Amino acid sequence: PIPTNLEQLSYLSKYACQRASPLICPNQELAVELDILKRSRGLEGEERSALSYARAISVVKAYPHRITSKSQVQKLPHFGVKICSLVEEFLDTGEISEARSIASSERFKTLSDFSSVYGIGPNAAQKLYNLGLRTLEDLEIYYGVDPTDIETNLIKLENEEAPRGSTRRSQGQKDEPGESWIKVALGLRNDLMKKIPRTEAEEMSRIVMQELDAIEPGCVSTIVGGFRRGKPEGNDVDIVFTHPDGGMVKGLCRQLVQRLHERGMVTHVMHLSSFHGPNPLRTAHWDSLEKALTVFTLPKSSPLYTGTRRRLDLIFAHPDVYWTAVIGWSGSVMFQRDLRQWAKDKYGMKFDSSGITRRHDSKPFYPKTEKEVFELFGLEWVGPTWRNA
Ligand code: TTP
Ligand code: MN
Ligand code: MN
Ligand code: MN
Repeated sequence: PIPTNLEQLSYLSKYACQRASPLICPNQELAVELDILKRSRGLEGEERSALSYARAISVVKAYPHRITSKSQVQKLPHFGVKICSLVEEFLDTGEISEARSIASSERFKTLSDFSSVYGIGPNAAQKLYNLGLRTLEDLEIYYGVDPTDIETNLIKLENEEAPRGSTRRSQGQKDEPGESWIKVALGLRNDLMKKIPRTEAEEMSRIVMQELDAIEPGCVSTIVGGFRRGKPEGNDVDIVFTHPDGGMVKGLCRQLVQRLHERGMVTHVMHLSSFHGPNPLRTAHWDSLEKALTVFTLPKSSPLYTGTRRRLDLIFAHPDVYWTAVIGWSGSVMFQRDLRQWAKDKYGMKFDSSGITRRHDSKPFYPKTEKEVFELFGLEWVGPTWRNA
């Protein structure tokens, strides 16, 4: 059931941060069907179209009743002519024919598989497809990966990012890791494709905290990402850390990664960024926290040890911006996007994972709890399990 403070919430709001979005919604089949179109547009590089679908899907996710009539559909926000007609087709036939034909197409399956490899984005996936490659085994041969020899792909530390490969996307888009990471990721794919159960995520967090405690006692952390939104399993584990004494945070991320590496738990580091502190001049939202994107294996001493390698993201925040970071990294992506938009439109504020500032004078705000973040923006509290927008 929807929490009482959210019952009155307008599920017709155009902002996802005002809507209650459960993990599984009353119109889940429709959301799944539209998601195929969204993913296909993304894989074809049609970002604007993909975003339109993403918005419509997130509206469907918050709709608290079973949609049965066309009149219900027409008043939904972010529902343009095209989406309305697709939903009407779904109401009439129980499916969307375009989604069915995409889902069964070789191109969609191949592009999905290729872009599931860390380091391969839509552009690279299309290029590989155009070369005639169709399966991940084809990619292994193309990149010359020996699947039995992943240990030769050594850990990267000291801000050494992988060399930029030919697969880099055009300017203005997010950087992609280079070819050497694609080889690493291909070598690890059998492990990284496996879903991580919640119990294992919790065990990973416990062990990481134990190691962190040996470096700097008194740190606190929250498991964020999909697990915080209630997903029973995830593709990776995301953890945000801080220390009540802000002076202790700087450099901790690197020290922790180093220690986990020495103890055989972290085998690969895809990205290790340094602390910049909230800086209104920086436009890159995700880069002003200390973070490490890694590959992690539980130690043999753990009762949950299987040897399976897992993606683990570690994010370190100054205590002033801890709750902002927790909200930012809890997602969903659409919930964050609209929270940022809301803060800008209604309050003239800039919100991102690394801090909240007022736009006209760059005054920073430091909410002391997660609830205070919502209060600051005049929003009803939306618990993390209702942020699956
Ligand atoms: P992800 O781990 O990419 O996604 P997820 O945890 O929602 O789902 P999955 O089970 O597939 O891992 O990202 C976690 C959240 O963090 C995401 O909802 C948005 C946010 N995020 C950032 O703030 N910065 C980043 O650089 C990335 C990649 C994500
Ligand atoms: Mn995650
Ligand atoms: Mn992650
Ligand atoms: Mn970066």
